Amino acid sequence: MSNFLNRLGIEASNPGAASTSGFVDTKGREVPSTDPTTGDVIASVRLCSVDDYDTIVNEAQRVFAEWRMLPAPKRGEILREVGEALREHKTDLGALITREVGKVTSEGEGEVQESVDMADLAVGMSRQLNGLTMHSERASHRMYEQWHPLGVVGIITAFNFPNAVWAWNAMVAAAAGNTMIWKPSLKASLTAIATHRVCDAVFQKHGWGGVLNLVIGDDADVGEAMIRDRRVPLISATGSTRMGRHVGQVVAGRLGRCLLELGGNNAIIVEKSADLDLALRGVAFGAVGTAGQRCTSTRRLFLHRSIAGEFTKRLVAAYERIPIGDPSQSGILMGPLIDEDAVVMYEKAIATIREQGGQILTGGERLDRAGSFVKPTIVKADPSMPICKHETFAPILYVFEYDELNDAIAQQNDVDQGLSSAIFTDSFRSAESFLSHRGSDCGIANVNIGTSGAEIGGAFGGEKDTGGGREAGSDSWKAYMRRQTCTLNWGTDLPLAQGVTFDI
Ligand code: UN1
Repeated sequence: MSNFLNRLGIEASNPGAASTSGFVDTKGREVPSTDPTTGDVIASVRLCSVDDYDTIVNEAQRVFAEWRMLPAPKRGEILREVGEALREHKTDLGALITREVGKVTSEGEGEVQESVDMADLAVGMSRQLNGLTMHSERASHRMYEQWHPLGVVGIITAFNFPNAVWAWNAMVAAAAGNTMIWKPSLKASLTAIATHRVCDAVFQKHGWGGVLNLVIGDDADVGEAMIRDRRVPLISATGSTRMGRHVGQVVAGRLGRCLLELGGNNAIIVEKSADLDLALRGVAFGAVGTAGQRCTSTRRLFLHRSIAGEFTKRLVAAYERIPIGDPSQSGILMGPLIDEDAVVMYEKAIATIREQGGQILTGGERLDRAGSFVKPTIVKADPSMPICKHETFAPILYVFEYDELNDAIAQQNDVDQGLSSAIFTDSFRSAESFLSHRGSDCGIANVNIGTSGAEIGGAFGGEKDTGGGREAGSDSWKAYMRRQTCTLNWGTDLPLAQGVTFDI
């Protein structure tokens, strides 16, 4: 049994780790969590039932009534300690992410660092949940806005960022005075349990058990119960566009709030003026990093015709040198896909690419070894090929050639998704054009940086089928609070706005 599993309190046996926030003893069905590098079961998790969910949401509501009254900077103090706890467990949590979802060590640890950064940011935020003051048109009146917490926030996360995406939401939601219920992907339930335990221990120490809650359950029962639940005013969901469309419709149906962070189909444009060494590294990390399983992964590459041949040749050579294997080993840059289903999806996409006339320049098949490994793939393609408009959650990169920057930008935008985008150029004019109102239509637009690896200080999210939500930094905290406009009359008269008179 691995030491890091012990230290995180996960029993690598079957039945293994129990789920939930510690006050519900679940009796549900056991679901194994599998190591994608070997195919071995790491541990099993007992699923929560809808009744368990119900108990937890009641408790989260009860604790909310108290938690919201703790001054925000005091809530921030607890989050500062949560950041410390995450720092302390960074290596172990990173190792668990590597084991459970197959990220290479530096990316597993990098993800935990992203959560640490979120905790730090939320500490500062807890002193900056500021509203505006306005000038009233009425004498002796004062007008201002203030922000209140919402209540119990529902957080749905995907397998690919099993620690950080929760932290994006949880740190901000907690600073804002909400309690929350986290429903993680069943493909990464052990990371969720360990992350929850590390952070919840800090809350428990301060007498605030029940602010953070975890429910591990099936989408069909627990997931549906949560999105339909009027006791949960905000659902923040990360995952596929298909899932998000369903969540969005159900939550809108009860006039609840949604924060959606869904699929991407991110592109990089490489101009002829670009620093091609820089571009090569940016493209390789964007397309191959996390085995192409980030929502920000680079899936399309637009190369200026004058550099396309040479750049593609170098990229293919770089792909063929990428060390693929056990992601816990140093030097490895690409681990496995999350599971066998993902390999099947990759293989289906490769077959479709061939049918639609794409030319596979490298990759295109699974690796001949145990585990869910595939080869990173480059496809010479035409933007009109329907598959290029779809997000395949795998390391498949479509390469196109262009002559005019405006055409490349138009083609980049001509997909349903709108998450991340980038241009590599040394031309000031091209960079500004890419960033202008007629430039990239994505939520993230980078110059001389790839599409993935965003810092938490900015607002993260995208447009169109990506769902429109913004998480993490900037003023994203506003999504977790409700705005109240307050007008106070300190005079002796009762003037009405807009000059209306009503004398009795
Ligand atoms: C995701 O894939 O859902 O910008 C999140 C990035 C990371 C977050 C990705 N900071 O690639």
